[in-house]
Amino acid sequence: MAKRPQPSPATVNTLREHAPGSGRHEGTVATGNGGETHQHIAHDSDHADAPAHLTTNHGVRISDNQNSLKAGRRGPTLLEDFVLREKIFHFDHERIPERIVHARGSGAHGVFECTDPIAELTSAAILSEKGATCPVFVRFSTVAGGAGSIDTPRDVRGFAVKFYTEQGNWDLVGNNIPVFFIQDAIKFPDLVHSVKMEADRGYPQAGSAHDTFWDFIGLMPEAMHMIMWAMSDRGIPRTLRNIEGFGVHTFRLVNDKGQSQFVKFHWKPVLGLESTTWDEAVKIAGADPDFHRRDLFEAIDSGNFPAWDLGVQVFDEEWAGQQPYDVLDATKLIPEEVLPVRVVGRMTLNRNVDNFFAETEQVAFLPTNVVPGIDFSNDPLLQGRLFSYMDTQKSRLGTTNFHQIPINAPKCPFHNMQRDGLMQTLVPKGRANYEPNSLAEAGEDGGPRECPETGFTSFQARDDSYAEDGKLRLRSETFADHYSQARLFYRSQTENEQAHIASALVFELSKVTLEHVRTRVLSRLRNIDEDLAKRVAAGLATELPAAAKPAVKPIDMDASPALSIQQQSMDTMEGRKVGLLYAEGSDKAMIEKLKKDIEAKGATVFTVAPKVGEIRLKGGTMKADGQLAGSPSVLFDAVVATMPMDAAEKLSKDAGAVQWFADAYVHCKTVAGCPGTQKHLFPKANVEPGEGVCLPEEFVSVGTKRHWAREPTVRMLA
Ligand code: HDE
Repeated sequence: MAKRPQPSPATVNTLREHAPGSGRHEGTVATGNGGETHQHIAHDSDHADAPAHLTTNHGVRISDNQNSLKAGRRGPTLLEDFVLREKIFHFDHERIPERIVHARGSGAHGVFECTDPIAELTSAAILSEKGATCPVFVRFSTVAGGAGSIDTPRDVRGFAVKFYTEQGNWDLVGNNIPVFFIQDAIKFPDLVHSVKMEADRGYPQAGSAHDTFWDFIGLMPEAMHMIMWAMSDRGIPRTLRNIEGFGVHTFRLVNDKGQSQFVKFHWKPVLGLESTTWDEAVKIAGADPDFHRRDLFEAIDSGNFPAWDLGVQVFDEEWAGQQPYDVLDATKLIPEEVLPVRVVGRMTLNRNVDNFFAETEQVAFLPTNVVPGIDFSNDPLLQGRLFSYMDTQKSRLGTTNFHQIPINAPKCPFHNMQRDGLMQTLVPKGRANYEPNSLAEAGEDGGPRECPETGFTSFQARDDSYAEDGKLRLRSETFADHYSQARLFYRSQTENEQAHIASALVFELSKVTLEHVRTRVLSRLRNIDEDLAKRVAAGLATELPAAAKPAVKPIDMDASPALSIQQQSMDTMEGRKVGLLYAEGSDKAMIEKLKKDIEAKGATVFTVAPKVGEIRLKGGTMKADGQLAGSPSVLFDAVVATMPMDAAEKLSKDAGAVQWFADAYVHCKTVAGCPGTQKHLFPKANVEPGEGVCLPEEFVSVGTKRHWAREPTVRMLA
């Protein structure tokens, strides 16, 4: 057999190609480009300005990170290659179980500041003093999809906040919808099984439009209120910066005299609420599956820190007893018009994570994390959550010591007699691992002691029902009204929002293949609103079945405009993103002026051109932020285009350019175009003159709000 030509040993390490910026020197063996790891291991470089040396996890310097150790030039790899084995071994175990729900999430650090103290209501220090601050970590999430799924499915968004207070961690683990699908924790596994991928086929991913979900929902009338929210535009938010957050359950505030009031927590986005249209959400999923994560990251990265006001609705038991629903029932909300929200503080997210896994993935929220001054109610859904979260962290993070992971550890001192366990990283000193002890009498450290004065004490809630009833498995009859608030929500929406709900129901039910499942859901809709039921039935081209028999006759509550996004919409450009399309020959000065004017209103501008590199314009050259095909208009809140006649004519032959305008128009966005685009692109894109269609010079005065009145002219809604 012919022998292969053998490189001389001296050339072995110079055969590799080195890309520019690889951090490696041509012709030398690897020195590594290390840098500090998240464990903050000190640089061990010989030169202050050189990168740290690459080492094994045990600190031994690595000479070659490109080649494994072989028996001979072309021989097998040796088992003794501990460098290779350690690297592959660690890699093999990089993944941990994803969250059973809320697997897909995005996190950020920030600060909370108390602006209107409520010391008379709670002894929680963070809410008792004007100007009191604490660091926070927030994780937003979708619920149904896996960790790698898209950001914009129709779904509930998790809104979990960890306050690192001086009295310990307080976790407010909420959602962007103030009510829940079920009333009792015992139904949660069934709910989640039904919405996740179907058990036999493993699809659909991150979507509720399938048989098993609607089968479960149809059989659970208590879900009807939350279904109205999920089918509304709340289920398809524009950005995470534009969602509200809710603690959902009724909690308790307890003051330093031991007096307690009930409370509901609210987060109000300073930038206001914004949603997408369904068609837009679907297209965003294709254009940028990380749309929400990227938006949050880029906003914080560029110093546009998103902020939310924390509000409370406070009430006592007597008031609660007078309401036409039970405040312990998580399928009910308290309309803001009935009990106003009092803003007590502001949270600002001002720092991105340094490492996604270490922080966003490993953060562990626990509704049981409360501080003195905050306590639980008897809401049976909340009571079940108090067990679940601690338990799930053990399964996800593998150890009872998950509280020692930096993102989870309190920032105030913590000490107790809990010891050992998998991955113990603390090194407690001394013998005092039990209490009481008298080791101090012998001059030893006796360890920490309980503190009746400042320690957490449970509010002594009196509930006579146990004495009367004893143990029983039942649902209180005060939880029996499943339709009044679903009706309240639907009737509080604008006509356009109602059409979105009806259309979403038609879409979702059209994906249901079991006829009886659709029929059952329709029979429930009749108890919410007859017109809604008729529209959905018409949209499905199906007969309207008899109404389901409600356990309690629904009542008509006063409409609550606060439940509608469109009625609260803020006409602001603050925090919005504008797509600015130009082409060869565009006027550079005009582009720059537009950019300046738009940015002066607090929006950001993303420039788009047919080619991303430097192209020739009138008055100079310019590089675009994105190429047209990779930057569809669904990524922007509004669009503006400026280019010469001939460039517009040329672009009008490109389907992507035509679609850019067509989508922006049917998604009811402001579409501003120069005479060239108006002449050549608008007609092809079916962009008609009217509200929200203007010249670039008029763009700033028209703004970035949606023009919903346009929608019935461009889409057949149910
Ligand atoms: Fe959760 N939920 N949940 N949930 N939940 C989890 O905990 C659970 C509920 C919420 O970003 C899990 O750490 C039960 C309501 C958010 O890390 C798990 C019940 C609300 C997050 C769990 C509920 C929420 C979770 C999965 C019914 C709004 C993401 C991973 C009794 C108030 C937190 C984890 C993050 C996560 C259980 C219902 C919000 C399995 C049993 C209601 C925002 O423990």
